Amino acid sequence: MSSKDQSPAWGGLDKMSDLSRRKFIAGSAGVAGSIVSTRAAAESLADVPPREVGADLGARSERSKYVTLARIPEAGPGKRNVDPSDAINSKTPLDKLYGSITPSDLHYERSHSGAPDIDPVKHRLLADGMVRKPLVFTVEDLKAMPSVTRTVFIECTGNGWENWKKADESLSVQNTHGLVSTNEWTGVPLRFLAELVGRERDAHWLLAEGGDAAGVARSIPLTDEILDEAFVAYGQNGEPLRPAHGFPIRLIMPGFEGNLNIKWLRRLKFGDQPWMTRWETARYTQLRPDGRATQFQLRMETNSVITSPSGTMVIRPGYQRITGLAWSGHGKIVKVEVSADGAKSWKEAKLNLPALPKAQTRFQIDWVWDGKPTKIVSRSTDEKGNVQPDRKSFIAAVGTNALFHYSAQQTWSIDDKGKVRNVLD
Ligand SMILES: Nc1nc2c(c(=O)[nH]1)N[C@H]1C(S)=C(S)[C@@H](COP(=O)(O)O)O[C@H]1N2
Ligand SMILES: [Mo]
Repeated sequence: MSSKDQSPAWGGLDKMSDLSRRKFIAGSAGVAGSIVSTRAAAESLADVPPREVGADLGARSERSKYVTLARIPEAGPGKRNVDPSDAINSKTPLDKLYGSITPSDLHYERSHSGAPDIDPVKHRLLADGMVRKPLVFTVEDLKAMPSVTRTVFIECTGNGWENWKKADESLSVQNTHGLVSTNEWTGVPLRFLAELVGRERDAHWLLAEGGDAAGVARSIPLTDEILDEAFVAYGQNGEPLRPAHGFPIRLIMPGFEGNLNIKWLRRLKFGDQPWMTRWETARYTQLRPDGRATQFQLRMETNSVITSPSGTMVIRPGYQRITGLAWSGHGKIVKVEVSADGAKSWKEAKLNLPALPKAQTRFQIDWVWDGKPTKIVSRSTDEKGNVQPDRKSFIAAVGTNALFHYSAQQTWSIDDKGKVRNVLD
């Protein structure tokens, strides 16, 4: 154990091994003894409820009635508790989920004009532009082609925008970071489709267009990385896409901004320059400190957030399992460090493996809270060596005119009553 590990911030806890069986169980001494004493005190079968008669087997299973999991529809930054018809996005309850996969019905949603009701039999995908042979595909055509299956995060570039200028102390992690989710998607590699239509050598751009009323369309640079990794998905967590997420087909762009993952995909047009649609000129550009704007800032940066303890929770002194999620549009997460003393000292968290590239990775670390006010914060490092910046250096680099791609470290403060709040740093 290094001297850093024994710092008071960690309550003297080092590795998992310090939480030995003996310390876990009631009656043993030491700080960690308080962990689960009430729960682990029982000793015989008399303390275990009897067996239960089962319900009939159904066509599909439902979530337990004891479990409440819900997204929150919002009308924009800080506009909570809205009439669902005014909502522009609906956020994932990151604080209530385990592991790294988001259940399909809780995947965050950003739909600019609602989810259209598309008949998959009538739906078509046109691939045209600078190609030798324009083609129109049915959904069945696509499903018959070679496929890839990949677990990746999708993140709206607006994720975190609540904290650009100020921190509303009443926000939960669902409010601050709920516009990122990870699902397993299945579909046809973009390179396969590009070869099928005979993409011309100079066609280094692709226009992807959605079939919803908003007319979302984005120009995508056809780099080798994107040709290798992008795909037209029809499968989501083992079933057909949910309507909210693009049924019957959508584009998946691993590691790149959410907006490029065009839902209800109807057209792929190849060309030699970007189309400058309103979605990459009026929208999804970054206003810089000098008043000029950056276009095509497409990759999602290295990010992480502690999901528990997190905003609005109340904790008690003693053992705490700090846990959260980390992700990067550059590749795999290789390290997450956690500070329990307001970023003064850091300790490496344990990653739940495997850490997949461009997917969310869960981290956890043991901590004993001494009951004194403090701040907890996480910072991630990806396989390309990118380290998530603290808020001060992030703002120094990007300014406060911007609205998208917020990826600074998230700090939660804990007061002497154990109340956890969203703060800037
Ligand atoms: N056709 C279409 N595609 C779209 C959108 C949309 O409104 N229409 N929203 C985009 C945005 S801004 C994001 S962040 C992602 C959200 O995907 P999800 O709703 O499946 O999470 O889809 C993108 N694709
Ligand atoms: Mo988005």
